[in-house]
Amino acid sequence: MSALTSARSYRFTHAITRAPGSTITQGLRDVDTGAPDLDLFHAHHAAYITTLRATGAEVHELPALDTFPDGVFVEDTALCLPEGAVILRPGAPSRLGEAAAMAPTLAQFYRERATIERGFIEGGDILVTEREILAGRSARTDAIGIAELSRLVAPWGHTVRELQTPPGVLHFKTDCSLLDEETILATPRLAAAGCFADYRVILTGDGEEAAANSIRFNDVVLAPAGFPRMAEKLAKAGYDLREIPNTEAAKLDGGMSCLSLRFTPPGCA
Ligand code: CIR
Repeated sequence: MSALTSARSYRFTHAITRAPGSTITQGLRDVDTGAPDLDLFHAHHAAYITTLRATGAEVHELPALDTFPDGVFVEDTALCLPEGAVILRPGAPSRLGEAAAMAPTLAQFYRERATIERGFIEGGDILVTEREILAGRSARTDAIGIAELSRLVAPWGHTVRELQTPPGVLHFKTDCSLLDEETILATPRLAAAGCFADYRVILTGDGEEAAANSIRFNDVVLAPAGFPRMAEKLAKAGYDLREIPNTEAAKLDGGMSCLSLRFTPPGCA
């Protein structure tokens, strides 16, 4: 299959990011492991953006939005597909307004836009592969939100498969990433649910579950630094890995995917 597809699920011309703001210390987190250091967060964020740009992508950097402590995690606000963009509806009450704040930026790139008006759904619960869209129900994403997404993307030719994010896991993609047309990087706890039966799966090792939130972006895989066994496994499998320091975002349960919206605007393919 790989040779026949255009790899629209991981080849992108553009990305959108938002700078971390001074209120980041109030960001949501499951377990408090200390406040993120804003200067260090900025340094890590800059390394992330530099890596995206080095693949040839245009990165549209938005200014910090102090009204939203979690605003740096732009992935949760929208789903960008080749045909159009869907403005999502974050299930965390403090994050609901982030989606509307992203809408004008998406309007610069997409004529076709749709908005989730019912239920809740965050981008971290959505994994787009070459052949389908996987959406995990979670504490942030409900069945109504997934049904709405399904309805909105059907005219663009996309099928949504509803799954369950493991209990206690923030987002579906906290535990998995797309590596290529056929391959998913996943934690054993998510893979055990059987949702990737039609894919090749590379499993994270014990204690390295946090490495599952990586992203394939053009020719490289951006992975959080500090997971040497995972890095070795991916390198051996032939992926061009770029390790990005992520200690500060990790304090807020954030990883590689949540820091950007990745897309190719219609007409740029
Ligand atoms: C939150 O709890 O919403 C943020 N602190 C982290 C969001 C991470 N988002 C993502 O992985 N897509």
